[in-house]
Order: sequence, then structure tokens, then C-alpha cells
Amino acid sequence: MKLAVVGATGLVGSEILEVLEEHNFPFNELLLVASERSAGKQMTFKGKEYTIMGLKQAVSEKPDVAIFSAGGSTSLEWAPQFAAVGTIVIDNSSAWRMDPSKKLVVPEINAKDIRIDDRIIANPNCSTIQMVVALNLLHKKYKIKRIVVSTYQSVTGTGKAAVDQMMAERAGGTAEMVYPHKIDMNVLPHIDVFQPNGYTKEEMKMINETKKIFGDDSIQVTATTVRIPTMGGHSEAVNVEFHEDFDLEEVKEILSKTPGVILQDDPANNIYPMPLTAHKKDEVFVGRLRRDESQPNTLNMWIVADNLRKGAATNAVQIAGYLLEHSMK
Ligand code: 2RA
Repeated sequence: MKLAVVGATGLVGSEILEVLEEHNFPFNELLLVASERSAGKQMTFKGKEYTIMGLKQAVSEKPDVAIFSAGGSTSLEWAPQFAAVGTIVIDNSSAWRMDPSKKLVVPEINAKDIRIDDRIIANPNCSTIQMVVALNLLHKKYKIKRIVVSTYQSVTGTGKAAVDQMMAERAGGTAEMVYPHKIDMNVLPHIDVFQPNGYTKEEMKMINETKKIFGDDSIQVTATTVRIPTMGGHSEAVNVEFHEDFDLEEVKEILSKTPGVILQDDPANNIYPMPLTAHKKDEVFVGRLRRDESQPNTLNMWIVADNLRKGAATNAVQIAGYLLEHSMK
């Protein structure tokens, strides 16, 4: 596989390189691609020097697969140009996610929907990915009726400038204000742009993408997404109502067998998922399992994952791995 990483110099781009290295991903050739501003600069991967190339040159190289993490407008402009030369684009932006002609893929759930002629495959939003991975087998067993989710999201989800803002505030200095308010020692009930219905785009992503990934429009979802001054991962308090009743021990059993999930549920010993312990891990961590005593068939759970890993880089690399395993590239 001739593999291109588009947006190689960004936070997600460097995480993709780390995951490729850790997973020992078997490519023959690697192209590191970024904006014209970075083109010509050197980057090291696995001890080898690479010259960063611009997008135009990368298209002319006709890579087999291009993992894009360069934002929505770059993706809208360039993904079709790569697709036109036969490249399969795996895109981390929100540009193509809700396009009915594009697959929105979480490998543990719906990689089998990928077809040989798919040229642009969308990677879902980070906060959606970790929630659906955790709910995957529970949905199969008890069928989800409604989800109420509140998130506690890491500043790394916004990007490097947001990390810089938080760190500068923490050190008592100032930096470019990425958020409309201070983020350190604060909590912002505001992720992405407010929509006419009062929800933010991030909240609507969780609602719409969950239905698309499960292929079930009857699932009701409501979300409040919140930015907190942490870095290791996104956390989510999820209240899920099922059509069928469940047994809590069976729920634990199912979660311990769910692909990509690690159960960390031992409150007596203070064991539960946290961003600090999920950081740099590829899995989704689930704990604080308890029955919602106010309503039948309803479960409360706490879900944490490194948003740059399973929420972005790991999921994209897993899709590339699926293409390779199934000889699609
Ligand atoms: C965030 N969901 O955390 C975004 C990143 N894709 O802001």
C-alpha cells in the first residue's frame, strides 16, 4: 500500500503516525502531506527523514489510500481530486459524514458495509465513536430506544492552539484565545457552532451520526457537549434506555466481550475510566455501570477514550487496515 497522511503536521496527523508505528502498519511507501506552507520541510518517521509534500504533488503520486486530517474545507476541495485518481480517502473531518452516498465507518460496527468502489470513507466524530463502540453489542442484545449523553471533552479535540491557550492560562500568561472564554479552571457548555435549534454542531453530530452508524433512525438521542480543561481524552455520562430489560451482570459480560472495549468497573477500589489512564490507548473504557432506578430498562454508564486515538487516528488506521486485509487496496 502506498499510503498518504494528509495533515501530517497537525495533532491528529502526528497521532496517526504514532499509531502506524505502534501497529507496525504494513505500507510500502509513505507520503507525508501538508499545506503548501509546510511543503519542503523535513519530518522523521521510524528514524527515516521525509520531505513534506503539498497536496497537488500528492495527488500526482496517486497513493492507494490517503488518511485526511486537514479540516473540512481542505477535504471538500481535495478528497474528490484524490478519489478521481483512484485513491481511497479516509476522512477525519465532518465534510462527508452525513452525505448519504458516503459510508460512516467504525470498524467494530460497520466496516462490512465498505464496498470496493467506495472512494471517500468518513471517520465519525470522536465523541460519537467512543459512545457507539461501547453501546454496539448492548444495542444488538437489548435494542436502544433512547440515549441521553453529556460529554466532558478534552481541549485536544479543538487542536494545538487550544492546548496552548489552556497551558498559557495555567502558567499565568496569555495566548491566542481559541475559545470565547478562559478554559483553564473553567467549563464551557459549547463545542463547535450553535445551530438555529439551540444545539451545537457537536451535539447534532452525536445525534445524527449515531443513527447513521447503527443504521437505525428510530434511536432517539439527545446530547449536551461540554469542553473541560483536560487533555487525555473525552469522557461521557451516558444514560441509555433499551427496548428490552437487562441484567447488570449480563451487561458487564457483554461489555467485557465487546470488541475495542475495556471494562473498568470496580468502584469499591476506586476503579473507573479516566482521561489520565485512557491517554494514548486505542481502546474505549467503560465503567460506573448502574441501573437507572428512575425508569425501566435504563442503564447509566461512564465512557472514556483518547479522542485523538480511537476518536480519530486509531479508527482511521483500522479502516485502512480493513481495506488491506480485504484486498480492497
Ligand atoms: C472536538 N469533536 O472535540 C471535536 C473534534 N473532532 O472538538
